[in-house]
Amino acid sequence: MAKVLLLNGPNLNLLGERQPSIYGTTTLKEIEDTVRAKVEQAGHTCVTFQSNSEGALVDWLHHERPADFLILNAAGFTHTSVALRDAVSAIAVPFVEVHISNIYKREPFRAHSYFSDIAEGVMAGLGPRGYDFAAEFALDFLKRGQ
Ligand code: CA2
Repeated sequence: MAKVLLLNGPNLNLLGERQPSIYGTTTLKEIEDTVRAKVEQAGHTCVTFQSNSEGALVDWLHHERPADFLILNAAGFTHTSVALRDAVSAIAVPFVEVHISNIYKREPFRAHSYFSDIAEGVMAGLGPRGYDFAAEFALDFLKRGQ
């Protein structure tokens, strides 16, 4: 049985409440429930967390190690956080980076990510379905053992 982490960064607690034209109407709880159901259906465990605080995100990753796979939407910290990148590297967990919006179609500062070059893959612009695809990839990845 593998342990899959789902980590969401700042402001994603507001999903479904604000800016639906960019982020849609699905809530974070609905996303977490869908990912958890997929992961548990495959016989694995899923642990989810969201925080608006960089330190809390880093501490949670330390606390949850060892883990087998991470689905990460670092939100605004995607574009700023060396500390969160270092934490992901330090726990040596394979991960997929998810963005609900297409970060390449928005302001230029969003086109740089501190995570993409160390991720197994990146989902951007597919809305909340990006988390489903990331979870399916995680399950395939765990099945083939790499
Ligand atoms: O598209 C994504 O998933 C982002 O990671 C979302 C971040 C943004 O800084 C990234 O560039 C792309 C922002 C999350 C804000 O979440 C909100 C949700 C609902 C209402 C307002 C903000």
